[in-house]
Amino acid sequence: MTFTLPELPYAYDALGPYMSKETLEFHHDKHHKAYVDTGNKLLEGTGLEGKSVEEVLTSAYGNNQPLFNNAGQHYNHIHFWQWMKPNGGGAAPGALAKKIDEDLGGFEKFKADFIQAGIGQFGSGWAWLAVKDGKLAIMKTPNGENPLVHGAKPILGVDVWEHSYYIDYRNRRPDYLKAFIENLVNWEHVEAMYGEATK
Ligand code: MN3
Repeated sequence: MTFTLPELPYAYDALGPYMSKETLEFHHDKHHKAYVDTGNKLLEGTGLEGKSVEEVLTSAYGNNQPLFNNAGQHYNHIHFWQWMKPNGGGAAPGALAKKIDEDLGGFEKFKADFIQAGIGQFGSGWAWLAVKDGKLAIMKTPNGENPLVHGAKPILGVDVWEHSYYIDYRNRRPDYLKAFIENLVNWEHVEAMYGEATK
């Protein structure tokens, strides 16, 4: 088993009222588990067994689409759970806040542009804050893609597949994105990934 499903880092009901127990049960226990199980099956015989999820997804990109889709989604969801916490949101921590001011025109503009990236991703996908060429950038990607296959390192991402918000928000993706950025983001994990991406 190359891929294993991580436990949620909080209780299933810990993110209410912004993300419900029912959403987390389906999203983690069904959707993420399916990426892990399918990814492990697709890994058999590829020579990539035992590699890190980052190595698997970058190797599979462009030459094994089914494996890429599942490995990409496994990576994305490992971090998605950690990018949220109860009583999250608020301001970005010091060094990162300064970089957001420098590269993205201030924290309020960053939040608006990040939300807009999520709204503007047609169909399923993700919106991102990433480090590219030493600068912060807002990105969006379809399906299971992420910034790693576009020469960038993700430090925050939000899942805009309907399975991430439809139970709680129905078609109101903008309301989900606003709740994510204002009330759920775990800035400590963002800061840790920023540190890794820039060291
Ligand atoms: Mn998802």
